[in-house]
Amino acid sequence: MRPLIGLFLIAVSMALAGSVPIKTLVFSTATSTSYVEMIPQKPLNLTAFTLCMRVATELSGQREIILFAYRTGSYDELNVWRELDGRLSFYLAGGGVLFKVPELGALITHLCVTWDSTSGLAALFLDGKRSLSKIYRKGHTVSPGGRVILGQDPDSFLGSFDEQQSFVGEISDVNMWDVVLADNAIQGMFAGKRVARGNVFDWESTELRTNGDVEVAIREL
Ligand SMILES: *[C@@H]1O[C@H](CO)[C@@H](O)[C@H](O)[C@H]1NC(C)=O
Ligand SMILES: [Ca+2]
Repeated sequence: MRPLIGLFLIAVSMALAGSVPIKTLVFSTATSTSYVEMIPQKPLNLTAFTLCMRVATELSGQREIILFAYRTGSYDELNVWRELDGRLSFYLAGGGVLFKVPELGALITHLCVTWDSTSGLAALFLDGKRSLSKIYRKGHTVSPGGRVILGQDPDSFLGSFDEQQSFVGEISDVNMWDVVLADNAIQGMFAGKRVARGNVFDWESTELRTNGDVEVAIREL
């Protein structure tokens, strides 16, 4: 078989099987140096968002784990955490909102965080299931001009990392929208449907800049 036809048939069979190749990031060890910067498609000037990822970690209940960090010169504008006690949380430039949900573990969880400034409604989705809603930072705006990284919590602009807060495990399919997606769109995404691409981050096209000991691999979703 000619190579091009072979490739075409592989692509067709993957499409028929509904599988999609995606990049995945593997952080094998705790460090204060390894991280991946994600370059957004538009400034994070946000009065609402949906942020999703597929994530797994074997660090259970031992320490805090940073899952997503967006920082400007002065503030942690949007940080997502696995807390010491296993709760999941996010912080918009100040005190956070915490959710008592099933703990992340070694099996990959599809996690989404949603927030809307007008109503203040904040919620998490784990594997398509919605948490209770909480009211958080009504009227707030996430400010543009910062940098987004995976793997470390910056206490200064892209610096002052703490190994004891670093991410260890696998993370992929990090997408972000500047609106709150409907529950059924998030459920569909968990089930593997390719819903409309993220307009802030689209994992398929977002430029990733890796630093230190992090592997970027391709796997089938
Ligand atoms: C942020 O968004 C607001 C409202 O859409 C707009 O008025 C403002 O100019 C934006 N700021 C930046 C720096 O993009
Ligand atoms: Ca820190």
